[in-house]
Amino acid sequence: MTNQSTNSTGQVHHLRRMTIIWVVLSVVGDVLFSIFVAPHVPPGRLSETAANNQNTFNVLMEMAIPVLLGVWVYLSYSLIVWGDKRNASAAFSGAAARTNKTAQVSWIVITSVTILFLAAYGSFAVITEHGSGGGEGPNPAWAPAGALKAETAALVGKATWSPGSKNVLPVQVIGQQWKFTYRYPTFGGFESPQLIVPADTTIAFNVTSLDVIHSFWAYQLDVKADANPGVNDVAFTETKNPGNFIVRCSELCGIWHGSMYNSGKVESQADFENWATTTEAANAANTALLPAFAWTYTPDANGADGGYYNDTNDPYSTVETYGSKQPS
Ligand SMILES: [Cu+2]
Repeated sequence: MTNQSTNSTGQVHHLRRMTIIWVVLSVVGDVLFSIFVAPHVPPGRLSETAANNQNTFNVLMEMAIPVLLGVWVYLSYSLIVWGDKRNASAAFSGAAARTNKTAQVSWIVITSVTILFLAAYGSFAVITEHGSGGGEGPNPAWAPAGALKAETAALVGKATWSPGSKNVLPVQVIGQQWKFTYRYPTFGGFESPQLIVPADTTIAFNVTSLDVIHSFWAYQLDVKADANPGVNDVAFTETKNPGNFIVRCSELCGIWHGSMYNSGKVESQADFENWATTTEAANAANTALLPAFAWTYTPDANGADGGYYNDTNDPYSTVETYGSKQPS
């Protein structure tokens, strides 16, 4: 009881001191984090979605650092100021925070505001123009300007892209056990084991599968979309500067799932156009044997199985000429 009366004036003083220590440490912590750590936080800044993701991680960390320090400051302050040094085994006899209105109200208000802010921030980050780089299904709720037009045109071989055109570039990602291949409808629909995309361009990844469920994960581009058979899962991103990225399958898809990865490249617009037109010409004979460009393929029905299935009893074997000529 005597403690209570002396503390009733002292509490405000302690709270103020703790708050000052906490604010100073938090500012120092956040500044150090933003200088030394934030620029290196994955997945980097190779694309607009990657940069957004890095920003989101950094915002979360800059909110979390003061929370962590708040706990540490309160704990350390209590131990140092209120620890009974004469009798180490005695219970701590600090000011009661339990009935302190200021402490209680600020705790509830601060945590509520923090959580609500992060919820609003997270929702906004997902709804921004290019979304969060996640697969948004066949009919994305939020698509970049011009995306729908490019996608429609791609299906009939009418989509165009050239350096400086600012057009959306549709790229198809085809997953199958156990590799990814890529078709470029804007360049005659050729198929490549290499994923190369131009810098400063909005890419519409159209992700599908020929067999089981895979997941296309272009890590440094911060694009991740499930590859489901019979489904065209669309994910957008806007590339920034040239650079390399890794593609991994991120859905357990069978025994060689772990080796289902390759590397991709963001190249300058001129280099990309050069690669695409050269490959289109070099692959022309093979491209003619591929199933017509479509958003999804049905193995064993439109020849998208690479001849993997037994053709003998296959009613569709005449069209099953994916990748190589059918023996007659
Ligand atoms: Cu897979």
